[in-house]
Amino acid sequence: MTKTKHIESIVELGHDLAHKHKAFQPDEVNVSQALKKQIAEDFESLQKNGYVIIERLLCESELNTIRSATVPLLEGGGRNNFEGIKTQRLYSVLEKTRLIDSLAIHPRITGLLDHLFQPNYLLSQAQMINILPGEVAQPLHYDDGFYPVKRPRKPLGAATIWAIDEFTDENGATVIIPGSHLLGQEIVTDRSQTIPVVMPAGSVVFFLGTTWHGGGANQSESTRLAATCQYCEPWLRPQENFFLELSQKTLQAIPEQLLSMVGYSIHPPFMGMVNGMHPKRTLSNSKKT
Ligand SMILES: O=C(O)CCC(=O)C(=O)O
Repeated sequence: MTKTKHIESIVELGHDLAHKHKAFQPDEVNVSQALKKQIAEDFESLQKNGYVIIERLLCESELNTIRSATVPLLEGGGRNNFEGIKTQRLYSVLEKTRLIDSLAIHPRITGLLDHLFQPNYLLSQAQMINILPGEVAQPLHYDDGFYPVKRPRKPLGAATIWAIDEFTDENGATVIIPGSHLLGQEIVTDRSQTIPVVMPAGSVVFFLGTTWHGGGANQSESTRLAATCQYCEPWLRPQENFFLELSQKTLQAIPEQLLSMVGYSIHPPFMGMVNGMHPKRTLSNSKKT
């Protein structure tokens, strides 16, 4: 006969199940003291300014590989001025290429996410954004604004924008309002406080879901390619429905940490369950446990 347990509260149940199904843990041995120090410094800037720029994480050959895999998949323009009429977006990136996986789980990024969110935080969406010459500035916004929770508040999400091309003031670098993560409910339309996130190709800007920002106007002759990943607390609904989007082939191919981030994880006690069990039990073979 199976031994049954007596549980008094939902918190106790959570602890019991979380003990059985551990959250993804980075390999502590590989997290060097130097990396911990960099993450701590980045986190301090992030808390103060609402964003942090981390320069030159990707080398030229990685950037070229990303460009050649994604640019041929980009087409048309956006459906409205928020997507950007002269902006190309590649959605469902994880189903189309494996080249963004390592960006989504880059240790400098997950180090910050570990500080911000509860274990088993989720990827909310991933896409490529290519701003074409002649594009106008995107309306200012903050990314976790679709969660109907009043500000000022703790961020419920966070975003990265990776410069696959160099970001300049002319070619549509993301613009950001430093300190705007602390604002209340006001709607910001005044662009006078924005600064362009100028950074070399291979760099990334990480910002809080509460930080006001937008895509910049592209007044140059060249395109501005970026990869972006957004993340959210494990108890919130992500923007992208990875369960309907990702094939078994993709689920088998992606790294374990990303698998957890696209929903094959549990927020204790049972958010994310399938048929009363851990969602990984639905996977075929190798990734089942
Ligand atoms: O491409 C950018 O620089 C920013 C895009 C953005 O914020 C968005 O589409 O929500």
